[in-house]
Amino acid sequence: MKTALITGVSGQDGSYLAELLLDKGYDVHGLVRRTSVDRKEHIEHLLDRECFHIHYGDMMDPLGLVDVIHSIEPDEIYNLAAQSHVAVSFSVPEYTAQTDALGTLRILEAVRILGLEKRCRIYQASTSELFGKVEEVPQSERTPFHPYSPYAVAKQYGYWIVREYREAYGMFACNGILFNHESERRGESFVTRKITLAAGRIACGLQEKLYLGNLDSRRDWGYAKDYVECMWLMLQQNEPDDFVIATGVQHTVREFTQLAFHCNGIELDWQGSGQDEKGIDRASGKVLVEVSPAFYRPTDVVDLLGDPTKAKTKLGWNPQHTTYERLVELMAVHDRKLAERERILLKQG
Ligand code: NAP
Ligand code: G4F
Repeated sequence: MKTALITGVSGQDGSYLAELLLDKGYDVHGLVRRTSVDRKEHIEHLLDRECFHIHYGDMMDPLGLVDVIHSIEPDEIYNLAAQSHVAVSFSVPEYTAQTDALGTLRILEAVRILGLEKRCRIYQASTSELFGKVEEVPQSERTPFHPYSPYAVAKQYGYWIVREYREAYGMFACNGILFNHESERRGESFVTRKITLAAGRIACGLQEKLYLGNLDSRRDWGYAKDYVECMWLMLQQNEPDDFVIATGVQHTVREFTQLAFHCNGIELDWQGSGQDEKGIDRASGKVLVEVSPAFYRPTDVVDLLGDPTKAKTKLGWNPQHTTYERLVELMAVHDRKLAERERILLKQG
């Protein structure tokens, strides 16, 4: 039985990866932060499983990380813990660097200091945000980086320190350069989930309007459940390597919004441009979507489209497993149910 440690196990990807590894027969250990309000809803259903174990720890606490890794001696570490919100990284740049950049170094150093560098394989959650102010479209493993937020700069350190430890100490450490991936478990302030939650609530009469930032921003959105499989595949290769994981299909925030509302029976017409653009309900003429500069970023990444050829060829991965249309539908249906439940609870007082 293989043993894996997942940092960030309570997050979107961590919870799906834990399910995948448990299904494969792994002994799975997850690192969680202690919080005053319990935030384990994505892994609640795993807590009773015999092969699933929780350890308290924080990416800011190197000794704690050494202690956890020492007690587990994992075969594989998936380093997913991060301050993962790009917009928030402008508000807490130093914390983001501590967690996302130095946190990665702390994992690598813990493995090295404990003498596990020849047996423990490491996956690092790198990101398409590294391409930032993009220098070419689509982006592949050969595209130069141009990070465009404190988050992306911190992740760039993570990317390079992984490569450095691979070359300096012969560690099996890989970067997964993952493009945006979403799901019913996506954090509520990321744009896709914000949209599907709002579309469901508006359709149920629980919310008047949705306020968004840059509607023209383009993303290559995939399904998180498909993407965690690539993390595992990367660590099963003969040699460590870095991979772009993407669908190769791109849509704007406006198109995502249109489809999410369509899934709720609402057809939107768009009028105006820039800050004055509005999404109007064709049936009632009501303005349901407006632009608020509060959601603009000091620097915004606007043209992400990945080229997954290497992952398709070397990992044998199918990037179109869950299509964009199916992804939006999955999220919209899930969040419509949440809104309907909320409406019933409100009626019951
Ligand atoms: P997520 O839902 O925000 O999960 C992040 C996880 O990290 C949470 O479990 C969080 O714990 C934990 N965490 C945050 N700060 C920590 C700290 N100081 N110490 C310990 N744990 C900490 O993110 P995700 O979407 O699953 O993404 C997983 C990883 O992939 C992240 O590194 C992200 O940057 C990267 N990534 C994501 C995407 C994407 O589109 N989803 C694309 C490329 C790369 P709490 O629950 O306590 O906050
Ligand atoms: O959903 P987002 O916040 O995701 P973003 O910034 O692309 O970051 C996510 O994907 C990265 C991979 O590329 C990960 F590394 C990262 O951890 C995270 O998971 O924003 C997507 C786009 C942006 O251009 C943003 O400006 O949507 C635009 N947007 C427009 N209105 C909005 C909004 N973003 C948010 N969060 N909220 C809005 O109201």
